[in-house]
This record gives sequence, C-alpha cells and structure tokens, in this order.
Amino acid sequence: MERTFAIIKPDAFAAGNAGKILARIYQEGFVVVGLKKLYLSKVEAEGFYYVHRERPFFDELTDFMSSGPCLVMVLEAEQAIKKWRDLMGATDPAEAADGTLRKEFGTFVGENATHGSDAPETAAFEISYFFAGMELL
Ligand code: FUP
Repeated sequence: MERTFAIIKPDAFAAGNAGKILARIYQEGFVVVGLKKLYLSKVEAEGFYYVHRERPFFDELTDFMSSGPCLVMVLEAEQAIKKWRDLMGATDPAEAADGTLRKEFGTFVGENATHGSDAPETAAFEISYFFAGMELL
C-alpha cells in the first residue's frame, strides 16, 4: 500500500463540491487515512508550493490557495500516487479527460479543484507539512 497527499482546493470547497469529491474517493477504493479542513495563510501556501517559487503563476497560485478553506487529506491505496493523479486528470481542466475530477469540478488551470502529490518524495514532504504521525493512525 502507498500513501499520497491530496487537497480539495478552495474553489471546489466554496462551490460545495467537497462531498461529491469525497464520495468519488471512497467509490474508487481509497482509504482516507487523514482529513482536515484548513484555511491556509499566504505564507503557509507559499511554503507548500515552494518548488514553484520561480514560476510566473506563483503569486496567483498562493493567493488562490489562501483565498478560502480547503480540505487536506492523506489517501491510501495500491499505487495511490498514480491512482489519485489519474482520478484528478490533467492540470488544465480543459484538457482533462471525461470522468476526471478536474474535468467535472475544475474551472481553469489556476483553479483546478484538486491537488495530488506527483512522486513518493513529494508525498512524504506534503504529508508531513500538514499532518503529525498521531493524526494518521
Ligand atoms: P499538478 O501536479 O497537476 O497540480 O500541476 P503542477 O505541479 O504543474 O502545478 C501546480 C499548480 O500550479 C496547479 F495545480 C495550478 C498551478 N498552475 C498554474 O496556475 N498555471 C500553470 O500554467 C501551471 C500550474
């Protein structure tokens, strides 16, 4: 089994889609190992997206991620990282395949409803950024 880190981003949370996205998560067979609602500060969002600090969209991205509450989660499954990224779909909702979460709930590339770790090292960093070991029992 593998763990990945996921976010239901502020756009999806504000639109009332968190419940529908969670239903898909359970339907697809993930175990929800950790789950909490957070309202990230700008600084917390900047720390989370530190790898993107030189990108032109960094300021916009961290403004968006600190614009309202979100749900942060640790999901467990066989090949959870790939499985969750497949369920999310392409970064840009316009390019995401039918049936994916970003296609159904995303608005545009900057506000695309969900986040998922892209590799085991990023999953480890991202899980530990938001969750203590005791929250993942
Ligand atoms: P992903 O792994 O699919 O979330 O995509 P990236 O790591 O490439 O990008 C992280 C976030 O940056 C995206 F979810 C949205 C934002 N982004 C933009 O706003 N514009 C871009 O051109 C690319 C990414």
